[in-house]
Order: sequence, then C-alpha cells, then structure tokens
Amino acid sequence: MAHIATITIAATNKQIPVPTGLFINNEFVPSVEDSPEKILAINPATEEVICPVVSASPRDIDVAVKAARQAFQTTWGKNVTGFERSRLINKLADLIERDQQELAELETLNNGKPVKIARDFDIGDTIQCLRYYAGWADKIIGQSLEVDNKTKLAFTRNDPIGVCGQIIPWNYPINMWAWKVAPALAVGCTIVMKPSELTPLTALKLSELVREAGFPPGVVNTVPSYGHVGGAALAAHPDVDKVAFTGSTVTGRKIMEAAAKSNLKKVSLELGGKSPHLIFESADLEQAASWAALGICYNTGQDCTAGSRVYVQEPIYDRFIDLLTAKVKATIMGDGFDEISTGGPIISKGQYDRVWAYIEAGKQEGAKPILGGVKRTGKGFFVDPTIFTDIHRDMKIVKEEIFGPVLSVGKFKTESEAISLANETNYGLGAGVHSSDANQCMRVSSSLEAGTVWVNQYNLLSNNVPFGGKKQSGIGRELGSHALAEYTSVKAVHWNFGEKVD
Ligand code: TXE
Repeated sequence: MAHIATITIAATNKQIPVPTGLFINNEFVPSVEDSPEKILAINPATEEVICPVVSASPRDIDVAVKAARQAFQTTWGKNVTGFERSRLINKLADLIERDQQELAELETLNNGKPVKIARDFDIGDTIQCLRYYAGWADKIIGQSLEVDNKTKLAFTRNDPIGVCGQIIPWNYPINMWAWKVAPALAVGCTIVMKPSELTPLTALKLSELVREAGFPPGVVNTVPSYGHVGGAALAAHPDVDKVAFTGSTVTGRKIMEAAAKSNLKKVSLELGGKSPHLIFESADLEQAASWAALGICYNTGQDCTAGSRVYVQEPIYDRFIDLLTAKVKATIMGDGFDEISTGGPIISKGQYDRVWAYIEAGKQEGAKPILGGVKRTGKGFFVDPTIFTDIHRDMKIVKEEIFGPVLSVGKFKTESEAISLANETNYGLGAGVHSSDANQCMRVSSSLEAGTVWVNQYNLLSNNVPFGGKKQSGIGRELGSHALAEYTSVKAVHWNFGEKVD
C-alpha cells in the first residue's frame, strides 16, 4: 500500500494528501507484518470509506516503543533543554494554526463534527493547549528541602517519566491528541500514540507537522491500530513507562490490569460519565435551559461530560421543560460540511446501534420521550436529540453512559434530594448547578462528587484548569499544571555536606 492517500473533500472539491503508514522515527513506514491488518477510515455522515490505513500489530508497537526509547536516551529526555522543548512545541502550534482549515476539514470528514466547530473550538483549543505547555517546558522545577541545617540538604527533580503510551478516542481526535502530547513533550517524555481505529487520519496528518516542526526522530510515534491489538500491546508493553488513556470505563479497567500484570507502569485514565445538571428554582431559566441543551447536544452528546441527567426543582419544572425542549429542538444534526449543522452524526454504526438500544430501553422501561426518539431514514449515522421525562433511578438510560444526544429529565423537591440524586452514580466526571443563590451554589458544588463542577454554565474547559474524574470516571488529571505530574517522576536527592560516620 502506498503511504499517501489523496482524499477529495466533496463539499469543497479540495484534495488533501494524507499519510496512511505508521509514523515511526519521523518516517511513514509499512507494518513489519507480511500481510498487515488494515483500518478503513469511514465518513460517518455518508457511511463511505475514505481510505485504508495500516494497522499496527504488536510487533509494530514494539518497533515504535524501541524508537521512542532510543530518542528518550539520546536526543530527548534529559538531553534537551526546556527552552528547546518549548521552542519546538510552539513551532508545532504555529504549523497547526497554519493548516487549521485543512485539518478541520479532515476531522469533519472522518469524525462528522461541523467544520466550523472543528476549526474554531477543537483546533483552536489544541493550538492554545500546545502553547500553554510550551510555556511550562522551561519551568519544570523541583524543591529544595531542609533536612538538617548544618550538614544535610535534600532536593527534588521532576524527571520525565520516559516512554509514554497514549491511547485516545474518536470523539475529539485532534483535541485528545493535544491534551496527551503537549504535557508529555513539555517535560521531556517520548510518545507512542495510538489514535482510535475510527479516526486515525488527523493524528497521521499531525505527525507530518511534528516532523516539519523539527522534533528529533522517535520523539512522537503514531501507530493507528485496533484497541484489542495495538492498544492492548501498548498497555502491556514491558518497556513503556506510562500509559495515558481516554475512553470507556470497561477499557480503562483492562488497561490498568495490563499495566499491573506487565511492569506496573504508571496509569492515567479519563473515562466515562453520567453527569448531572441541577436546576434550582432561583436560576435564570432561559440561561439554564441553554446550558442544559448545550450539555447534551454538544458534539452530538459524544462527550465524556455530557450533562445526560437533568434534575429540575418542582415549581419550575413545566416552564423549564418548555424552554429546554425549544433549545434542544434548535440543534441541527447534519453533515458537518453543511453550514447550518450545529452537530454531526454519531461516529460509527456500532455506536449508532448502541445509542438506539438505549432509546428503545428507555421507552420499554416506561420513560416518556417528549422529543425525538424516532429513527431517520437515509445514509449517515444521525440521531436526533431525544428527551425523556418520567424517569426512574433504576432505568438504564438514567444509570448508564449513552454517549449520544439522549437526555433524561427528572424532578426534585429539596436541595438535599437534588444532591443525593446527582451523586447516585458510579461515575464522577462533571456536574452542573444553576441557581442565583450564591450560598446554595457553594454548598451544592462542594457536595457534588465530580472532578469538575460548573456553576451557571456547562461544559466549558480551560487549558490551565485541571480536568479528570472521581469514582469510576478515572484516575489522574489532565490539563493545567496537574498534567505535568502525570508525566514526571520525582527523584529525591539527599546531600550530606558535613556529617561523618565512624
Ligand atoms: O471505547 P473504547 P469505544 C465510552 C462511551 C462509548 C463507549 C464505547 O460510553 O459509548 O465508551 O466506545 C482503545 N486495550 N467512551 O468502544 O473501547 C480504542 O482502540 C487498549 C467515553 O469506542 O474505550 C480507542 O483508541 N486500548 C470516552 C480507545 O481505546 C483499547 C470516549 C477508546 O475506545 C482496548 C470514547 C484495549 N483492550 C468512548 N480496547 C470518553 N471518556 O471521552 C479499545 N482500546
């Protein structure tokens, strides 16, 4: 197979060359296997195949890990200054900014999200994320600690942890790439990145930019592969020092197990959620309805912090439902190349079937669909936003992550009831509170069991603010200075400048 596919974007009639090999040591190479597996990249809006891509086997993963190890020990790791790491990461951000339109169109083709959203939000945030961590690269500092004033001093160094396996999902392919790559590069780690088999194209395109930016060979390696093949091999690899993962809780568990059974590599996991959104009677209802609609419709609900459970205080319930329904109705799930689309299709046939199984379960278990819940005909994995009322805590749609635009709305009487409904989940990723009573916002936000709480807004993140989950939503934190700790290993040096022993 040639290692470049020329892809035509029908909507713009543009041709984009996309590498389709494995990116190892700054080259796009074939698999070491005689007859390698292939991944078919698909456009979820049309169900058409975009192009085949090489899928890494466990032996390919081993080659990539060796390249990353070699780079860590020679050109990167402790052999490069923070100033140089910063310069290269900034250069990469500049190149992504230069190519943002092309990257956005490729993201839309393979993921389905609207081009404008891909460019202005996903890629805009990616550029900022890289620049944020470029700023940290020359500020990785340790501590100097008093042990015994006269004869002893200890100090700490935050060493790069080493070779990092990074396994990312398909809902924000470029964004998740940046969240993982930027802090790892900033501290001096080398990377073997496995993008999702559903969305391998932009990670490969970004790899070209890594090379153009001037990173030494082996610092970033990209190995598209199926999860149970390349992902599992990476998680179990004895020479990978850390694995960072975003995806389902089920897979997160497997990754932790593989890490434990192999070399006890460090693990960070950003997993699923069933995030609650509490609307109190003093809230600005128009605003609360807008944020709640965005909470479930953004990225077609394929969002780990999707606000998929909304609980409304009884006196305002009817009015809120009317406002919410109107806002959700205004969302248009369409082809991402169509200017009027505010959301795209579901990523794949598998995920589409999964979302529909939940909608059917909701109906069967007695929840009332007040919007959506009807299948479209025609091509593309489109699901219109669906709102269920008359829900009960034991229903599947209330308990499990759906990962589609499917919202459950319930009622509560008191603040304490709202908090206990919100926390009634194994997950703990995000939560929202809407109220104009500041004391109530403070009380409720401190009682919510979630890694992120939004007050009078929802789903907005910032590269300098940590993000991650409690309970079964994950381990560790991404973004902010917290992410640096995920990629470093603290070394304590005890120094004796006076004490003698006999
Ligand atoms: O996820 P997987 P799937 C949730 C969401 C969704 C469900 C299933 O609820 O409906 O997961 O989606 C790689 N060892 N989220 O099946 O399997 C895989 O190749 C190592 C939440 O797509 O977790 C991909 O790169 N890696 C979420 C990545 O894991 C493995 C985002 C994610 O796939 C592997 C996506 C294995 N054994 C789904 N098996 C979020 N938190 O944002 C798979 N992978």
